[in-house]
Amino acid sequence: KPVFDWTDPFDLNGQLTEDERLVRDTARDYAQEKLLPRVTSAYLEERFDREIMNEMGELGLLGPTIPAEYGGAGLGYVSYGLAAREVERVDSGYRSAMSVQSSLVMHPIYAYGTEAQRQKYLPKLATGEWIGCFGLTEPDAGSDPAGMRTRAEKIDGGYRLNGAKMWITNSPIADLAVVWAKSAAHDNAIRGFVVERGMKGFSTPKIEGKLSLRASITGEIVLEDVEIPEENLLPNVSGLAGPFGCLNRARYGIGWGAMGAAEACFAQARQYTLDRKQFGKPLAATQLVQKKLADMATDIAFGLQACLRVGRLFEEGRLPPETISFIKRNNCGKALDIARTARDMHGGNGISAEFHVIRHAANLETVNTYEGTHDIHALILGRGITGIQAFF
Ligand code: TGC
Ligand code: FAD
Repeated sequence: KPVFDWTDPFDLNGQLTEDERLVRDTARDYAQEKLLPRVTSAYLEERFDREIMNEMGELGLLGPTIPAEYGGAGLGYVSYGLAAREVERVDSGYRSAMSVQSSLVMHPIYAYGTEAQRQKYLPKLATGEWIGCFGLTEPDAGSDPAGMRTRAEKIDGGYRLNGAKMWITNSPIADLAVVWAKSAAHDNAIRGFVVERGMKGFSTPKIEGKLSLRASITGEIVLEDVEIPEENLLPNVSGLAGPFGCLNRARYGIGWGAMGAAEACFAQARQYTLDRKQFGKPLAATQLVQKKLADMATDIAFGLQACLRVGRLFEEGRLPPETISFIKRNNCGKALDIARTARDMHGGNGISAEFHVIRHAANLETVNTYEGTHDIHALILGRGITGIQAFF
């Protein structure tokens, strides 16, 4: 008789290849053995440990889908998603570091860059020797990046950049930034530029006092008459399709990652309510608690199955961006609900860092917001369903 496995009710494991299981197990071992022991102090001290990038690089977690000739691991998108899930099972901030480097920095250089740019940047980004960041959001242009003010003006031999980017993951420690700006020399189209640390007028102040994603470092990008050479323009893309091509990949990984955080909260709540007794019996022996656990397990099982299907479509080249919005939106929203419920099920202990659930809940507030808010993805889906855009 088939046996029910509450950790994998739809047999996700059985739908993976041998290689994908290996990637998942490698990422899980690393995350549990190396990331979990340091996350609480990093979170409390609002600290990102720089060496995590080197460790991830060593395991092939940076740019996993980039071909091996540029230092990547040449893996498929399901493997990438499985790794994101394992890293975010520990902390969304660590998955952020991995997805920004992979999808938002290495991908645009690989997909839109010259051969010289690929050779110069990708191998060092793949090992974590260099850290990159992605500057799209501005103080006055978040959900509507078309409203950006950052400008590139043509000068002899290159461009002069002016503007400011806000809420940029890893910017204070980045060696380079992929910056999106409106370029006067290209009919004001949005173009991508690689800005390197040390270029005059480029600074990246840290944003202090975050109460979410505290184990990730976030900052601004300030561009004051930064002169960059012609060879730092990403030549092979123009318009918002450039940054959105990167966001498609990062949003896909977040769909998986959010489920990892949700699984951590679910497992923690299950164990806690089995162990904790009130009114003479385990909390898990009450109908209300069992319903909560059943709802969590359902949302996780459905969410993971959807991720796998979306990943296969990605690998087959049959994935429309709207379909990514399903998993980015629903999985982040469900993960946030699960984390908040798990926190509640822990009673007073739920607010302690020791039990992890409030950290996940606070992190997921950011995950539900960045890469397109929950409502922005509803509008993307609404447009796909009706053919009518309702953003303005
Ligand atoms: P719209 O008219 O829809 O499109 C403009 C051009 O872009 C193309 N396009 C896409 N291309 C590829 N993939 C997609 N997903 C695409 N979506 C649109 C489109 O075909 C068009 O191309 P063309 O050649 O015709 O010009 O543009 P819009 O201005 O109406 O967009 C509306 C909206 C709301 C969908 C969009 O702006 C949006 O998604 N807003 C959310 C912004 C966002 O997600 N920002 C993320 C910032 S990065 C970040 O948060 C990193 S967090 C990192 C971490 O720590 O993990
Ligand atoms: P707004 O766009 O001002 O939205 C505020 C509210 O209004 C939201 O609820 C939104 O859903 C709603 N809203 C907006 N427009 C509409 C509409 N038309 N209809 C109905 N409701 C609407 N960006 C980067 O470029 N790179 C990064 O590395 C990066 N990292 C980040 C890290 C962190 C920790 C955080 C918090 C953010 C990061 N972001 C990054 C920025 C992130 O992508 C934006 O915060 C996000 O896109 C939302 O933009 P906003 O904050 O300007 O909010």
